[in-house]
Amino acid sequence: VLYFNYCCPWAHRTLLVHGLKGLEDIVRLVEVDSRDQVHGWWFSGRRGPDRDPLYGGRFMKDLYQRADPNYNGRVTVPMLWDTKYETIVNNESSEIMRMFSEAFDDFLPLEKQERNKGDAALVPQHLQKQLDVLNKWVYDTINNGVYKAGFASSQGVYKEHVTRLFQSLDQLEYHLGEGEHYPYLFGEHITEADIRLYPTIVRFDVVYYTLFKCNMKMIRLDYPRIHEWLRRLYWNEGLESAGGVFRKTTNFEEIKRGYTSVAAGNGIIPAGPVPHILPL
Ligand SMILES: N[C@@H](CCC(=O)N[C@@H](CS)C(=O)NCC(=O)O)C(=O)O
Repeated sequence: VLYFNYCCPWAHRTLLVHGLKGLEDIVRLVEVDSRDQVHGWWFSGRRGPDRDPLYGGRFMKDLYQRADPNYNGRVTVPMLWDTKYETIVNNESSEIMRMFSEAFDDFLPLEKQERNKGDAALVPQHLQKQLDVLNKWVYDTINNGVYKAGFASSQGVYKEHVTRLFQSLDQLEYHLGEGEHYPYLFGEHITEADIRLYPTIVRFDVVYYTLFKCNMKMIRLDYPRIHEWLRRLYWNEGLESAGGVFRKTTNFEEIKRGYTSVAAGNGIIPAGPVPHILPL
């Protein structure tokens, strides 16, 4: 079972691989509601079930404590639960992504198995190094960069991270302009790099620009190539996106609600931007 929330960008990347690989009948998805101030993620019934479908608890914390009764750390989504051994398999999204890419292949039709996909694999062998390099700076300065800017404790720290963030977006804009990096980050097929970048970019104009003060430029106005890349993924209904996985896993209302509750204090959900994403 994968426990997730639509607001969370780290959960989002695991949902994308889950959908792209067609794991619906193998790994069940369970949505948890936004964090309760005291108990954290919970089963509210507003979104997802009103009890944990496995054990009947109200809070995700209960599952972490079932796995380890002395557990005192953060209770985070995404979290992958093993129903047979009744414990947590993993709660680190980058590792869950790799598990979803390959570990269930024996249960999938031949054409969905990574080893048979050649250049169309999510992590094609010939790109492994380049993916690792790009993933690293994208993670440090973009995926996590928006958080570093948004939660900066001083003007100086904010300035440093927001500057680095926009330098990296500039660099990505340049990257997408190189012929072999079109239409996706590494050419004609969607790779892990696209999946890791998408959750941050689709949230950018909608929440990070305002709530995390990442407002030196907007994707839709200032980054034509990134903007086109984003819309191509979002609006793709074809085989490559398993019939629209990017759009189906993007829930703008939940994204705005979730970030408003953590970032902006008074709980008022912003009305815009209108539209949340432009047509292609
Ligand atoms: N290392 C984790 C980070 C996940 C994470 O930070 N999730 C956030 C939501 S976006 C969370 O659950 N936070 C709850 C908390 O820290 O109490 C991953 O990438 O999977």
